[in-house]
Amino acid sequence: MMRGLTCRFFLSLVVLQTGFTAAMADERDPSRPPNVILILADDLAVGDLGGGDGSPSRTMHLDRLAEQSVRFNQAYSASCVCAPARAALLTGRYPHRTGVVTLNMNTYPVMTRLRRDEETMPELLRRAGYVTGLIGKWHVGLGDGFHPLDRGFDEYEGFSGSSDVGYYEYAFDVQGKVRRVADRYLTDDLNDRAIEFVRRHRDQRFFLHLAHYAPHRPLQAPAEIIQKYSDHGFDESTSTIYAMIEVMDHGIGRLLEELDELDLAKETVIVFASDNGPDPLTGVRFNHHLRGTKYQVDEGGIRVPLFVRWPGVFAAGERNQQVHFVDLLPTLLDFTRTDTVTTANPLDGKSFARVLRDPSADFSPTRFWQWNRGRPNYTHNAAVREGKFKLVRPFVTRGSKIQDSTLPAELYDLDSDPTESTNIAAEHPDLVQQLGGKLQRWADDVEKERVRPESEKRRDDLPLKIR
Ligand SMILES: [Ca+2]
Repeated sequence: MMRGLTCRFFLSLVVLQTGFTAAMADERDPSRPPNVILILADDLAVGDLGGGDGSPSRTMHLDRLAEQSVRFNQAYSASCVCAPARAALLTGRYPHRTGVVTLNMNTYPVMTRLRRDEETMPELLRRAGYVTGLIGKWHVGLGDGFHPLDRGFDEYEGFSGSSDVGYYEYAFDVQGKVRRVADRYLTDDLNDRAIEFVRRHRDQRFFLHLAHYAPHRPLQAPAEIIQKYSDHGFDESTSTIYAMIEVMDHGIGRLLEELDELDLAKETVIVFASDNGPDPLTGVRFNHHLRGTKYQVDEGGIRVPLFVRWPGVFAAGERNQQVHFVDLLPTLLDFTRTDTVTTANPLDGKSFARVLRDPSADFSPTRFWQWNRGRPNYTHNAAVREGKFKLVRPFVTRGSKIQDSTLPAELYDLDSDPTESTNIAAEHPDLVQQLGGKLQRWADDVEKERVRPESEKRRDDLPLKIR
Protein backbone atom coordinates (compact mmCIF):
# COMPACT_ATOMS: atom_id res chain seq x y z
CA MET A 1 0.00 0.00 0.00
CA MET A 2 2.72 2.44 1.04
CA ARG A 3 4.78 1.49 -1.95
CA GLY A 4 1.86 2.08 -4.30
CA LEU A 5 1.23 5.48 -2.82
CA THR A 6 4.88 6.47 -2.95
CA CYS A 7 5.10 5.37 -6.53
CA ARG A 8 2.04 7.36 -7.51
CA PHE A 9 3.35 10.32 -5.58
CA PHE A 10 6.57 10.44 -7.58
CA LEU A 11 4.72 9.83 -10.80
CA SER A 12 2.48 12.75 -10.05
CA LEU A 13 5.46 14.96 -9.27
CA VAL A 14 6.99 14.07 -12.60
CA VAL A 15 3.76 14.91 -14.42
CA LEU A 16 3.51 18.25 -12.69
CA GLN A 17 7.12 19.13 -13.23
CA THR A 18 6.86 18.35 -16.92
CA GLY A 19 3.78 20.57 -17.17
CA PHE A 20 5.42 23.51 -15.48
CA THR A 21 8.66 23.15 -17.42
CA ALA A 22 6.81 23.14 -20.72
CA ALA A 23 4.91 26.25 -19.75
CA MET A 24 8.03 28.06 -18.66
CA ALA A 25 10.16 27.12 -21.63
CA ASP A 26 7.74 28.74 -24.09
CA GLU A 27 7.81 25.64 -26.21
CA ARG A 28 4.88 24.25 -28.14
CA ASP A 29 4.43 20.68 -27.11
CA PRO A 30 1.70 19.09 -29.25
CA SER A 31 0.61 16.88 -26.36
CA ARG A 32 0.24 19.69 -23.87
CA PRO A 33 -3.16 20.79 -22.57
CA PRO A 34 -4.93 23.47 -24.60
CA ASN A 35 -5.48 27.12 -23.88
CA VAL A 36 -9.03 27.91 -22.81
CA ILE A 37 -11.12 30.93 -23.76
CA LEU A 38 -14.45 31.04 -21.95
CA ILE A 39 -16.72 33.66 -23.48
CA LEU A 40 -19.87 34.61 -21.64
CA ALA A 41 -22.60 36.96 -22.88
CA ASP A 42 -24.94 38.64 -20.40
CA ASP A 43 -28.72 38.08 -20.60
CA LEU A 44 -28.35 36.72 -24.12
CA ALA A 45 -31.28 34.50 -25.11
CA VAL A 46 -30.92 31.24 -27.01
CA GLY A 47 -33.09 32.92 -29.65
CA ASP A 48 -30.72 35.87 -30.00
CA LEU A 49 -28.26 33.75 -31.95
CA GLY A 50 -28.64 33.39 -35.68
CA GLY A 51 -31.77 34.75 -37.30
CA GLY A 52 -34.51 32.36 -36.20
CA ASP A 53 -37.13 35.10 -36.20
CA GLY A 54 -36.76 35.94 -39.87
CA SER A 55 -34.25 38.75 -39.47
CA PRO A 56 -30.72 38.66 -40.83
CA SER A 57 -28.39 36.89 -38.39
CA ARG A 58 -26.87 39.27 -35.88
CA THR A 59 -24.23 36.68 -35.01
CA MET A 60 -22.41 35.81 -38.22
CA HIS A 61 -19.17 34.92 -36.45
CA LEU A 62 -20.79 33.04 -33.56
CA ASP A 63 -22.89 31.13 -36.10
CA ARG A 64 -19.70 29.98 -37.80
CA LEU A 65 -18.08 29.17 -34.47
CA ALA A 66 -21.17 27.13 -33.55
CA GLU A 67 -20.94 25.20 -36.81
CA GLN A 68 -17.35 24.27 -35.92
CA SER A 69 -18.30 23.33 -32.34
CA VAL A 70 -20.11 20.78 -30.28
CA ARG A 71 -23.46 22.52 -29.68
CA PHE A 72 -25.70 21.72 -26.72
CA ASN A 73 -29.45 21.92 -27.28
CA GLN A 74 -30.15 21.48 -23.59
CA ALA A 75 -27.52 23.52 -21.78
CA TYR A 76 -28.48 25.09 -18.50
CA SER A 77 -27.16 27.96 -16.51
CA ALA A 78 -27.00 27.42 -12.76
CA SER A 79 -29.39 30.29 -12.18
CA CYS A 80 -31.88 32.58 -13.87
CA VAL A 81 -29.82 35.62 -12.83
CA CYS A 82 -26.23 36.83 -13.21
CA ALA A 83 -24.26 36.58 -10.00
CA PRO A 84 -25.33 33.11 -8.82
CA ALA A 85 -24.88 31.74 -12.35
CA ARG A 86 -21.31 33.05 -12.47
CA ALA A 87 -20.49 31.78 -8.98
CA ALA A 88 -21.47 28.27 -10.06
CA LEU A 89 -19.59 28.53 -13.35
CA LEU A 90 -16.42 29.53 -11.50
CA THR A 91 -16.67 26.87 -8.77
CA GLY A 92 -18.45 23.84 -10.23
CA ARG A 93 -20.87 24.04 -7.30
CA TYR A 94 -24.47 25.16 -6.87
CA PRO A 95 -24.65 28.91 -6.24
CA HIS A 96 -26.16 28.53 -2.76
CA ARG A 97 -23.11 26.60 -1.53
CA THR A 98 -20.81 29.38 -2.72
CA GLY A 99 -22.69 32.05 -0.78
CA VAL A 100 -23.75 33.90 -3.95
CA VAL A 101 -27.53 33.73 -4.02
CA THR A 102 -28.85 37.07 -5.13
CA LEU A 103 -28.32 40.29 -7.08
CA ASN A 104 -27.52 43.83 -5.94
CA MET A 105 -23.95 43.78 -4.61
CA ASN A 106 -24.40 47.03 -2.68
CA THR A 107 -27.67 46.03 -0.99
CA TYR A 108 -26.59 42.47 -0.25
CA PRO A 109 -22.77 42.55 -0.04
CA VAL A 110 -22.47 39.18 1.71
CA MET A 111 -25.07 37.26 -0.29
CA THR A 112 -23.41 38.32 -3.57
CA ARG A 113 -19.83 37.45 -2.80
CA LEU A 114 -18.02 34.21 -3.39
CA ARG A 115 -17.09 32.76 0.02
CA ARG A 116 -13.35 32.85 0.66
CA ASP A 117 -13.31 29.10 1.23
CA GLU A 118 -14.66 28.49 -2.28
CA GLU A 119 -12.06 27.59 -4.86
CA THR A 120 -12.29 29.01 -8.36
CA MET A 121 -11.67 27.82 -11.90
CA PRO A 122 -8.75 30.25 -12.39
CA GLU A 123 -7.18 29.20 -9.09
CA LEU A 124 -7.23 25.57 -10.14
CA LEU A 125 -5.96 26.27 -13.64
CA ARG A 126 -3.25 28.58 -12.33
CA ARG A 127 -2.04 25.83 -10.03
CA ALA A 128 -1.81 23.64 -13.11
CA GLY A 129 0.46 26.12 -14.84
CA TYR A 130 -1.96 28.39 -16.68
CA VAL A 131 -1.75 32.17 -16.78
CA THR A 132 -5.27 33.39 -16.02
CA GLY A 133 -7.17 36.50 -17.04
CA LEU A 134 -10.64 37.96 -16.64
CA ILE A 135 -11.72 40.62 -19.09
CA GLY A 136 -15.17 42.04 -18.42
CA LYS A 137 -17.79 41.54 -15.75
CA TRP A 138 -16.91 40.04 -12.36
CA HIS A 139 -20.07 40.35 -10.23
CA VAL A 140 -19.26 37.89 -7.44
CA GLY A 141 -17.78 40.03 -4.69
CA LEU A 142 -16.62 43.44 -3.56
CA GLY A 143 -13.93 44.50 -1.14
CA ASP A 144 -10.68 43.16 0.26
CA GLY A 145 -10.14 39.53 -0.55
CA PHE A 146 -13.03 39.41 -3.02
CA HIS A 147 -11.43 41.16 -5.98
CA PRO A 148 -10.76 38.98 -9.05
CA LEU A 149 -7.02 39.34 -8.43
CA ASP A 150 -7.60 37.73 -5.02
CA ARG A 151 -9.62 34.90 -6.54
CA GLY A 152 -7.24 33.32 -9.00
CA PHE A 153 -6.95 35.76 -11.88
CA ASP A 154 -3.42 36.94 -12.67
CA GLU A 155 -4.87 39.69 -14.81
CA TYR A 156 -8.12 41.62 -14.55
CA GLU A 157 -9.47 44.30 -16.84
CA GLY A 158 -13.12 44.86 -16.14
CA PHE A 159 -15.88 46.03 -13.83
CA SER A 160 -17.44 44.60 -10.71
CA GLY A 161 -21.08 44.89 -11.74
CA SER A 162 -21.81 46.83 -8.52
CA SER A 163 -22.56 50.15 -10.18
CA ASP A 164 -24.21 51.26 -13.37
CA VAL A 165 -22.12 50.71 -16.43
CA GLY A 166 -22.84 52.67 -19.59
CA TYR A 167 -21.56 51.36 -22.89
CA TYR A 168 -20.13 54.76 -23.82
CA GLU A 169 -18.98 55.77 -20.34
CA TYR A 170 -17.86 53.42 -17.60
CA ALA A 171 -15.53 52.96 -14.65
CA PHE A 172 -12.92 50.38 -15.60
CA ASP A 173 -10.57 48.46 -13.32
CA VAL A 174 -7.20 47.43 -14.71
CA GLN A 175 -5.19 45.37 -12.22
CA GLY A 176 -6.92 47.04 -9.28
CA LYS A 177 -6.67 50.61 -10.56
CA VAL A 178 -10.00 52.15 -11.56
CA ARG A 179 -10.37 54.93 -14.10
CA ARG A 180 -13.26 56.34 -16.08
CA VAL A 181 -13.45 55.64 -19.79
CA ALA A 182 -15.53 57.88 -22.04
CA ASP A 183 -13.97 57.48 -25.48
CA ARG A 184 -14.73 53.85 -26.26
CA TYR A 185 -17.68 51.51 -26.72
CA LEU A 186 -17.42 49.00 -23.88
CA THR A 187 -17.93 45.90 -25.99
CA ASP A 188 -15.20 46.91 -28.47
CA ASP A 189 -12.92 47.74 -25.54
CA LEU A 190 -13.39 44.25 -24.06
CA ASN A 191 -12.82 42.51 -27.39
CA ASP A 192 -9.66 44.58 -28.06
CA ARG A 193 -8.33 43.69 -24.63
CA ALA A 194 -9.07 40.01 -25.21
CA ILE A 195 -7.06 40.14 -28.44
CA GLU A 196 -4.20 41.86 -26.61
CA PHE A 197 -4.33 39.22 -23.86
CA VAL A 198 -3.98 36.44 -26.41
CA ARG A 199 -1.08 38.20 -28.16
CA ARG A 200 0.64 38.86 -24.84
CA HIS A 201 0.39 35.23 -23.72
CA ARG A 202 0.71 33.47 -27.06
CA ASP A 203 3.69 31.47 -25.87
CA GLN A 204 2.18 30.41 -22.55
CA ARG A 205 -0.73 28.22 -21.61
CA PHE A 206 -3.55 30.63 -20.90
CA PHE A 207 -7.07 30.70 -19.54
CA LEU A 208 -9.01 33.77 -20.63
CA HIS A 209 -12.49 34.45 -19.31
CA LEU A 210 -14.04 37.05 -21.58
CA ALA A 211 -17.19 38.13 -19.77
CA HIS A 212 -19.08 40.47 -22.06
CA TYR A 213 -21.75 42.82 -20.73
CA ALA A 214 -23.79 42.73 -23.93
CA PRO A 215 -26.71 42.68 -24.34
CA HIS A 216 -27.40 43.63 -20.70
CA ARG A 217 -29.05 46.98 -19.96
CA PRO A 218 -28.56 49.90 -20.59
CA LEU A 219 -29.57 49.47 -24.21
CA GLN A 220 -26.95 51.47 -26.12
CA ALA A 221 -25.38 50.77 -29.49
CA PRO A 222 -24.15 52.55 -32.62
CA ALA A 223 -27.10 54.22 -34.36
CA GLU A 224 -26.36 52.86 -37.83
CA ILE A 225 -26.46 49.27 -36.63
CA ILE A 226 -29.68 49.86 -34.67
CA GLN A 227 -31.19 51.30 -37.84
CA LYS A 228 -30.43 48.11 -39.74
CA TYR A 229 -32.72 46.15 -37.44
CA SER A 230 -35.36 48.89 -37.24
CA ASP A 231 -35.54 48.66 -41.02
CA HIS A 232 -36.50 45.02 -40.60
CA GLY A 233 -39.44 46.06 -38.48
CA PHE A 234 -38.12 45.38 -34.97
CA ASP A 235 -39.06 47.73 -32.13
CA GLU A 236 -36.45 50.07 -30.69
CA SER A 237 -35.47 47.83 -27.76
CA THR A 238 -35.06 44.71 -29.85
CA SER A 239 -33.22 46.61 -32.59
CA THR A 240 -30.80 48.00 -30.01
CA ILE A 241 -30.28 44.61 -28.37
CA TYR A 242 -29.57 43.02 -31.75
CA ALA A 243 -27.13 45.83 -32.55
CA MET A 244 -25.35 45.29 -29.20
CA ILE A 245 -25.09 41.59 -29.98
CA GLU A 246 -23.80 42.28 -33.49
CA VAL A 247 -20.97 44.45 -32.12
CA MET A 248 -20.05 41.72 -29.65
CA ASP A 249 -20.15 39.12 -32.40
CA HIS A 250 -17.97 41.21 -34.69
CA GLY A 251 -15.29 41.52 -31.99
CA ILE A 252 -15.43 37.80 -31.21
CA GLY A 253 -14.86 37.27 -34.93
CA ARG A 254 -11.72 39.41 -34.69
CA LEU A 255 -10.55 37.40 -31.68
CA LEU A 256 -11.03 34.15 -33.59
CA GLU A 257 -9.12 35.58 -36.56
CA GLU A 258 -6.30 36.54 -34.25
CA LEU A 259 -6.11 32.98 -32.97
CA ASP A 260 -5.81 31.79 -36.57
CA GLU A 261 -3.09 34.32 -37.33
CA LEU A 262 -1.13 33.35 -34.24
CA ASP A 263 -1.57 29.70 -35.20
CA LEU A 264 -3.26 29.06 -31.86
CA ALA A 265 -6.71 27.91 -32.99
CA LYS A 266 -5.88 24.21 -32.81
CA GLU A 267 -4.47 24.43 -29.32
CA THR A 268 -7.23 26.60 -27.92
CA VAL A 269 -10.58 25.42 -26.63
CA ILE A 270 -13.31 28.02 -27.06
CA VAL A 271 -16.41 27.86 -24.91
CA PHE A 272 -19.31 30.22 -25.57
CA ALA A 273 -22.37 30.62 -23.33
CA SER A 274 -24.76 33.14 -21.83
CA ASP A 275 -25.37 33.51 -18.08
CA ASN A 276 -29.19 33.51 -18.15
CA GLY A 277 -32.20 34.17 -20.34
CA PRO A 278 -33.53 37.45 -21.77
CA ASP A 279 -34.41 40.31 -19.44
CA PRO A 280 -38.18 41.01 -19.44
CA LEU A 281 -37.46 44.63 -18.50
CA THR A 282 -36.11 45.22 -22.00
CA GLY A 283 -39.30 44.04 -23.70
CA VAL A 284 -40.36 40.80 -25.31
CA ARG A 285 -38.13 39.16 -27.88
CA PHE A 286 -37.85 35.95 -29.81
CA ASN A 287 -36.67 32.93 -27.77
CA HIS A 288 -37.94 29.86 -29.60
CA HIS A 289 -41.16 30.06 -27.55
CA LEU A 290 -39.42 28.96 -24.37
CA ARG A 291 -41.51 29.80 -21.35
CA GLY A 292 -40.36 32.52 -18.93
CA THR A 293 -37.41 34.90 -18.83
CA LYS A 294 -34.50 35.96 -16.67
CA TYR A 295 -35.54 35.84 -12.96
CA GLN A 296 -37.54 32.63 -13.52
CA VAL A 297 -36.50 28.99 -13.34
CA ASP A 298 -38.65 28.23 -16.38
CA GLU A 299 -36.70 27.14 -19.45
CA GLY A 300 -36.58 30.70 -20.83
CA GLY A 301 -34.71 31.85 -17.72
CA ILE A 302 -32.14 29.08 -17.37
CA ARG A 303 -31.69 27.52 -20.82
CA VAL A 304 -28.65 29.06 -22.47
CA PRO A 305 -26.59 28.62 -25.61
CA LEU A 306 -23.44 26.57 -25.07
CA PHE A 307 -20.90 25.47 -27.60
CA VAL A 308 -17.40 24.13 -27.29
CA ARG A 309 -14.77 24.12 -30.06
CA TRP A 310 -11.51 22.25 -30.05
CA PRO A 311 -10.45 21.76 -33.68
CA GLY A 312 -9.23 18.27 -34.50
CA VAL A 313 -10.30 16.89 -31.12
CA PHE A 314 -14.07 17.39 -30.85
CA ALA A 315 -15.99 16.70 -34.06
CA ALA A 316 -18.59 19.42 -34.60
CA GLY A 317 -22.21 18.45 -34.06
CA GLU A 318 -25.29 18.75 -31.88
CA ARG A 319 -25.90 17.18 -28.48
CA ASN A 320 -29.15 16.61 -26.62
CA GLN A 321 -27.60 15.61 -23.29
CA GLN A 322 -28.44 18.00 -20.47
CA VAL A 323 -25.39 19.85 -19.25
CA HIS A 324 -25.24 22.51 -16.58
CA PHE A 325 -22.89 25.34 -15.56
CA VAL A 326 -21.57 23.32 -12.60
CA ASP A 327 -20.30 20.73 -15.09
CA LEU A 328 -18.00 23.11 -16.91
CA LEU A 329 -15.24 23.30 -14.30
CA PRO A 330 -14.75 19.51 -14.02
CA THR A 331 -14.93 19.29 -17.82
CA LEU A 332 -12.16 21.86 -18.23
CA LEU A 333 -10.07 20.09 -15.61
CA ASP A 334 -10.67 16.89 -17.51
CA PHE A 335 -9.67 17.92 -21.00
CA THR A 336 -6.94 20.24 -19.86
CA ARG A 337 -5.57 17.18 -18.09
CA THR A 338 -5.18 19.09 -14.86
CA ASP A 339 -6.48 16.17 -12.87
CA THR A 340 -3.37 16.33 -10.74
CA VAL A 341 -4.96 19.29 -8.99
CA THR A 342 -7.32 18.60 -6.12
CA THR A 343 -10.35 20.69 -5.31
CA ALA A 344 -10.97 22.00 -1.80
CA ASN A 345 -14.70 21.36 -1.81
CA PRO A 346 -16.71 18.54 -3.37
CA LEU A 347 -18.00 19.56 -6.79
CA ASP A 348 -21.65 19.28 -7.80
CA GLY A 349 -20.67 19.16 -11.45
CA LYS A 350 -19.46 16.20 -13.49
CA SER A 351 -17.17 16.26 -16.48
CA PHE A 352 -19.04 16.02 -19.78
CA ALA A 353 -15.81 15.57 -21.77
CA ARG A 354 -17.00 12.17 -22.98
CA VAL A 355 -20.13 13.78 -24.42
CA LEU A 356 -17.91 16.18 -26.36
CA ARG A 357 -16.12 13.21 -27.88
CA ASP A 358 -19.07 10.86 -28.26
CA PRO A 359 -22.59 12.03 -29.28
CA SER A 360 -24.15 8.90 -27.77
CA ALA A 361 -22.42 9.07 -24.39
CA ASP A 362 -24.79 8.79 -21.45
CA PHE A 363 -24.95 11.91 -19.31
CA SER A 364 -28.01 12.98 -17.35
CA PRO A 365 -27.39 14.01 -13.74
CA THR A 366 -30.34 15.35 -11.75
CA ARG A 367 -30.10 19.16 -11.55
CA PHE A 368 -31.60 21.82 -9.31
CA TRP A 369 -32.29 25.58 -9.43
CA GLN A 370 -33.68 28.22 -7.11
CA TRP A 371 -33.67 31.99 -7.02
CA ASN A 372 -35.32 34.90 -5.29
CA ARG A 373 -34.07 38.34 -4.32
CA GLY A 374 -32.40 38.35 -0.89
CA ARG A 375 -32.22 35.39 1.46
CA PRO A 376 -33.23 32.18 -0.31
CA ASN A 377 -36.78 30.99 0.12
CA TYR A 378 -36.95 27.55 -1.43
CA THR A 379 -40.75 27.47 -1.61
CA HIS A 380 -40.45 29.95 -4.44
CA ASN A 381 -39.03 29.72 -7.99
CA ALA A 382 -37.28 26.38 -7.56
CA ALA A 383 -36.95 23.46 -9.94
CA VAL A 384 -35.49 20.00 -10.35
CA ARG A 385 -34.89 18.26 -13.66
CA GLU A 386 -34.45 14.51 -13.85
CA GLY A 387 -34.44 12.89 -17.26
CA LYS A 388 -37.27 14.29 -19.29
CA PHE A 389 -39.24 15.53 -16.29
CA LYS A 390 -39.00 18.89 -14.58
CA LEU A 391 -40.78 19.79 -11.37
CA VAL A 392 -41.23 23.51 -10.77
CA ARG A 393 -42.18 25.43 -7.65
CA PRO A 394 -43.59 28.47 -9.43
CA PHE A 395 -42.07 31.95 -9.55
CA VAL A 396 -44.01 34.58 -7.61
CA THR A 397 -42.08 37.85 -7.74
CA ARG A 398 -38.67 39.30 -8.54
CA GLY A 399 -39.20 41.81 -5.72
CA SER A 400 -37.58 41.51 -2.31
CA LYS A 401 -40.69 40.91 -0.20
CA ILE A 402 -40.85 37.13 -0.32
CA GLN A 403 -43.47 35.18 1.63
CA ASP A 404 -43.58 31.39 1.70
CA SER A 405 -45.33 30.31 -1.47
CA THR A 406 -48.22 27.86 -1.23
CA LEU A 407 -48.59 27.48 -4.99
CA PRO A 408 -48.65 23.79 -5.94
CA ALA A 409 -45.66 22.35 -7.77
CA GLU A 410 -45.99 21.88 -11.52
CA LEU A 411 -44.65 19.01 -13.59
CA TYR A 412 -43.56 19.10 -17.23
CA ASP A 413 -42.35 16.51 -19.71
CA LEU A 414 -39.69 18.41 -21.59
CA ASP A 415 -39.27 15.75 -24.26
CA SER A 416 -42.82 16.13 -25.53
CA ASP A 417 -43.40 19.66 -24.21
CA PRO A 418 -40.18 21.71 -24.39
CA THR A 419 -42.04 24.99 -23.90
CA GLU A 420 -43.59 23.86 -20.58
CA SER A 421 -47.11 24.53 -21.80
CA THR A 422 -48.93 21.64 -20.11
CA ASN A 423 -48.73 20.96 -16.39
CA ILE A 424 -49.08 17.20 -15.92
CA ALA A 425 -48.70 17.15 -12.12
CA ALA A 426 -52.22 15.80 -11.57
CA GLU A 427 -51.49 12.76 -13.75
CA HIS A 428 -48.28 11.82 -11.89
CA PRO A 429 -48.81 12.31 -8.14
CA ASP A 430 -46.10 9.80 -7.21
CA LEU A 431 -43.52 11.48 -9.39
CA VAL A 432 -44.48 14.90 -8.04
CA GLN A 433 -43.94 13.62 -4.52
CA GLN A 434 -40.66 11.92 -5.37
CA LEU A 435 -39.15 14.90 -7.21
CA GLY A 436 -40.54 17.28 -4.59
CA GLY A 437 -38.70 15.26 -1.94
CA LYS A 438 -35.45 15.46 -3.88
CA LEU A 439 -35.83 19.19 -4.35
CA GLN A 440 -36.46 19.67 -0.63
CA ARG A 441 -33.46 17.53 0.37
CA TRP A 442 -31.29 19.53 -2.04
CA ALA A 443 -32.62 22.80 -0.58
CA ASP A 444 -31.88 21.67 2.98
CA ASP A 445 -28.39 20.55 1.99
CA VAL A 446 -27.30 23.67 0.09
CA GLU A 447 -28.86 26.00 2.65
CA LYS A 448 -26.93 24.33 5.46
CA GLU A 449 -23.74 24.78 3.49
CA ARG A 450 -24.54 28.36 2.49
CA VAL A 451 -24.46 29.43 6.15
CA ARG A 452 -21.56 27.18 7.22
CA PRO A 453 -18.80 28.79 9.30
CA GLU A 454 -15.91 30.05 7.17
CA SER A 455 -13.26 27.39 6.81
CA GLU A 456 -9.84 28.27 8.15
CA LYS A 457 -8.23 26.13 5.51
CA ARG A 458 -6.23 28.27 3.12
CA ARG A 459 -6.69 27.24 -0.46
CA ASP A 460 -3.06 27.87 -1.38
CA ASP A 461 -1.95 25.37 1.26
CA LEU A 462 -3.97 22.49 -0.09
CA PRO A 463 -1.91 19.52 -1.17
CA LEU A 464 -1.73 18.44 -4.77
CA LYS A 465 -3.68 15.29 -5.39
CA ILE A 466 -1.70 12.07 -5.47
CA ARG A 467 -2.89 9.63 -8.09
CA1 LIG B 1 -27.11 38.17 -16.72
